[in-house]
This record gives sequence, structure tokens and C-alpha cells, in this order.
Amino acid sequence: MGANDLQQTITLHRPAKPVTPQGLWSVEAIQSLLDKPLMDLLFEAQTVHRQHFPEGDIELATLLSVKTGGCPENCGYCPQSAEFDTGVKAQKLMEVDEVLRAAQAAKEAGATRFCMGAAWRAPKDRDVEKVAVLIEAVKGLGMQTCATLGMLEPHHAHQLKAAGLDYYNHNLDTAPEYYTDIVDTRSYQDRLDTLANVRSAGISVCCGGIVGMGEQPVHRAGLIAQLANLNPYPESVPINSLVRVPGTPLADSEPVDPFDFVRIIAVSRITMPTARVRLSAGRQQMGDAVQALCFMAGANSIFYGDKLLVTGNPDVEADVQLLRKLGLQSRRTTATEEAGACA
Ligand code: SAM
Ligand code: DTB
Ligand code: SF4
Repeated sequence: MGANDLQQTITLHRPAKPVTPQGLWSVEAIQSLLDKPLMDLLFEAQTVHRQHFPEGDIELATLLSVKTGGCPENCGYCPQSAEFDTGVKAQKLMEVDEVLRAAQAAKEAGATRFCMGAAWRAPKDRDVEKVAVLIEAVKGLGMQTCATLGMLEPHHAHQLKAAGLDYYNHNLDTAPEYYTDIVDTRSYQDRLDTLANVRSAGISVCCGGIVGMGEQPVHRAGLIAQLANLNPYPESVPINSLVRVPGTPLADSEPVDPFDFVRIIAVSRITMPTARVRLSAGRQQMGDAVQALCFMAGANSIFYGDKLLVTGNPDVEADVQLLRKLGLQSRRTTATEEAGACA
């Protein structure tokens, strides 16, 4: 049997989009994709991937925590919550010069996207004004801009858009039924409302989740269903493997089986074919071979830089070597080119 026949056989075993009567992905359909034999799943995900992205293309996004720690929310995974004793020192919002230096360094190292994170429940008017200045400055370097600042009101989203914000990161984190086990200072609906405000302001959506928080397989399927059923689905989908930080309630969670993690990447690719699926937090604990499987499964973006927000990430030099060994390359694109490539 040739590759084309095999591809047809695999595709024929499932409808183009197994959906509910409302035209949405059902949790059951996603669960059955997650349960497929791993090699079939990888083959299908890579086939979908190649229909939508150039071979060997990877996006490099660098993170910077521009306002660290002291957050009033109680997200059980997060080292920046003021409720948990994690040793993270609260810091105020960084000055524009310092942010610009970090963005310039990221650009010189090869990053095309710069994502600024702030440990806020929701920014206040004066915070948005200051972050708008940071966005304008980073945009001026010719980088794609992303921010993750917590819940966003419609007028704040418009202000950030006007400043040149390309992407807003706001994760759904897990399935709705499991969310209240993880955080109770805000609701799932709050997250969805912010995503709608971001979308309405014309900012591209970066939205994903975390695995390894003690969730059941059905919750993983539920998270993917939520993401894939957003209309439209997010342009960027960060899939994080929990970084287990001592002092957080989830510090002793059972680590995710690496093949289960690869499956989640693959099903994200299949259900959101044109999204940038980002292999996000947890790479430092992952090893090169598992990362390679994630790229095979359709991941085509990473966080690139020695640090995530407050925890570690693989060294730039290690990533450069890994990408070289795997034949993956970042192509410098502007946000507009990116949107065109994914259309
Ligand atoms: N405060 C904002 C918010 O919650 O939207 C922005 C920053 S917050 C740190 C961004 C995202 O990082 C979270 O939604 C979560 O998905 C991810 N994250 C935080 N801590 C993590 C951890 N220990 N392991 C993996 N992902 C984590
Ligand atoms: C996302 O999905 N993952 C990033 C980014 N968006 C902001 C954050 C990961 C944080 C990992 C733990 C830390 O360093 O705080
Ligand atoms: Fe605060 Fe965001 Fe961390 Fe939750 S994830 S505690 S909102 S910084």
C-alpha cells in the first residue's frame, strides 16, 4: 500500500469533522481521535499539517514577564499567585527601555514574536496605558506582538489593538467541568468573555491549556473541544505541560505520560488545522525525542529563550542545535504574512 492509499484509508475511517447537530466537535469524537493507535494518529496529524504549513517551518516566540508575582488569583498551577509560597518576588511593571532591550535581544536570537506577560487578574486603565507604550515600542522593532495580562474589558482590548497588538494570550487551561478544581477566583465564562472581547477588537487569539494537572482523559478531550469549537478557533494554541512548582497546590501532580502529551498535540493539529500549535511550557523536562514527536504531531511553534515567565526553558543554544538536527527553521514573517499563510 502506497502513502496515498494509506492516507485515504486513515481519512476514510473518520468523517471530515465528526460533529454534533450544531456543527461542533463533540467531546466523544475528540476522545476517539485521542485513542487512535499512535502511529495512525501521528500520520494523520502530519498529513493535515503539511496541507497547511510549509515543511520544516517553526515559529519562535520569546516570553518576558513584564510584571511579575503578587497576583490576587489562585490558579493552582501558578507560581505567581500571592496565595502560594513559591519564592517568586513580586515586581512592578518594567520600564520601556528594559523591555525594548529584551525584545531586541530576542529578535537578534531569531525570535519573530515577543509575548509580554503580566501577573494581573485584569489590568486597570493606567496599566493598559503603560502596556500600550510597551507594545508600540516592540512593534517598532518589526516583531509580532503578544500580551497576556488577565481578563480584558472591550475598551482595553481596543486600546491594545490601536497600540499594535497582534495576539492576546488567554488560556482556557482545561475542560469547563475541571476548571473549578483548579481556580475559584474567576469562572470559565470570564475566560470566554475575555476571548470574545479580544476577538471583537480584531486581535488574533492565542488560547490553549495545560495538561498534567490531575485531569482525566475526558477533560483533555473537553479542553480540545472547547478550543476547536471557538468560532473561529484560535490562531495560536499553546499546549503547556504543567511545570510543577514547589509551593503551588499542583506541585505533586502525576507527570503526563509523554505519548499522551504527543497525542494532545496531534489532535489539536487535526481539529485546528491552520493554527500555530505551540509546544509550550514543560520542554525543559521533556527531552529531545519527545519534542521531535510533538513536531511530527504538528507542533510548529515553541517558546524560545532561557526563561518562560518565572521558570526555566531550554537554553537558546540547545534549541538552536535541536532545531538544526531536526531540520526545522524559523522563517521571519510579519503578522500579515502569517495570516495569509494560514488562510
Ligand atoms: N495572568 C494572566 C492570565 O492568567 O491569563 C497571564 C499570565 S498566566 C501566567 C498565562 C498562562 O500561563 C496561564 O493561563 C497558564 O495556562 C500558563 N501557566 C502558568 N503557570 C504554569 C505552569 N506552572 N505550568 C504550565 N503553564 C503555566
Ligand atoms: C502559555 O500558554 N504559556 C506561557 C504563556 N502562555 C504566557 C506561560 C508558561 C508559564 C510557565 C510557568 C512560569 O514560568 O510562570
Ligand atoms: Fe495570576 Fe495568571 Fe498566575 Fe492565575 S495564571 S495566578 S491569573 S498570573
